[in-house]
Amino acid sequence: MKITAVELFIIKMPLKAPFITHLGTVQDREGIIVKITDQEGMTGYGEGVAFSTPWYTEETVKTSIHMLTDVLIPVLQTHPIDHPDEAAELFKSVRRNNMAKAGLETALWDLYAKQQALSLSKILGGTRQEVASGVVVAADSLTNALKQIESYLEDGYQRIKVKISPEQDYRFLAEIRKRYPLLPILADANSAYSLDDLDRLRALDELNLLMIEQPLGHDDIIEHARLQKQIKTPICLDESIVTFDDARKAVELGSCKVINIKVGRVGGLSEAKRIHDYCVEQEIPVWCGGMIEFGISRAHNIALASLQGFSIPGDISASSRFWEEDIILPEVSVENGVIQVPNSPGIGFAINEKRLKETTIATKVFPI
Ligand code: OSB
Ligand code: MG
Repeated sequence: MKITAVELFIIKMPLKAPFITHLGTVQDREGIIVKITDQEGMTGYGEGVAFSTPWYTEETVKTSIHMLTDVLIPVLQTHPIDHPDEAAELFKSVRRNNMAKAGLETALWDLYAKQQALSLSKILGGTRQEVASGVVVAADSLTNALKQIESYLEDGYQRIKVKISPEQDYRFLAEIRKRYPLLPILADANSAYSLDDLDRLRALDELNLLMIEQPLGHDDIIEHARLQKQIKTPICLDESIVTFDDARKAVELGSCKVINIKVGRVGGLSEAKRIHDYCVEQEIPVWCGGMIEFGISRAHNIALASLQGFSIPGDISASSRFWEEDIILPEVSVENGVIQVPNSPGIGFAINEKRLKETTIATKVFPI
């Protein structure tokens, strides 16, 4: 791919409103922007989506910087590659650290697509011209959640996801269901339950939820299989699916009926596509998860979600869901509940250099 340099931009931006879950609150989002340049001066961009603290997965912004600086970028310095799949293969010699890997690997995909003068969607085998958009409500009270839902529905979102926990589940969801009898509602528990809560989880069956996401342990597939046998609502796995083999085992065991694919969580687009292809074969619907991300990761998600198996609206919302001003141009926008898939080369969005500059708190440059 004739790479000449990798640059990292550590950025920080406040969210418009705090994102509240039972595991904690995100108020300021830090992230890592990866820029790769080739011999011709062409550039590819990726985004490391780990959070500042290890509340969702074990990685953090700092562990990602360490892995990129001391392990992953040196792999590229010593192994010239012709295709991003080769980077994904080389990174397998490094255990886990999937968000750090994905930050670098997705930048390679953007650059590769630009070198071929094709959109990233095309390069990945995407067939959709537009992707359906869903949004996540992460509020601490019913009043605030209802206010958010009302305004998101006005914006045209097709599906609402609500964060739940034993402290805020049945009554909360029943109230939303009462107001919106036909709305596709997804409940995400982020591992707030155990099998001791079987009765609580069974009660949710009557609310006609689209699915319940990751009710049990973040690394479990055994108890989820037991639970799925006891509830009608389809289980969707998020945290438990970190590799292709995790997806295969979960499907074989019957631990879920749906999978949320997040590029960062599974280590990049190569692995995300493998999981997608397997799910299509197994008739397991998938949707694209979100990480409260900036526009670059959002753009990679749009390209991924243009693949045929992404039949359920994902957590791909407009830039304005979280940001006063995003780091891409144009910003991601949702119209009539959908996002247009760009057909210009690579991710199909330009960098808002002014915004990137004003949110950057540190940079690093690595000649290759
Ligand atoms: O569990 O899907 C999750 C955000 C941060 C960490 C984990 C999750 C989320 C979301 C998606 O729910 C938020 C978004 O729209 O980006
Ligand atoms: Mg989730």
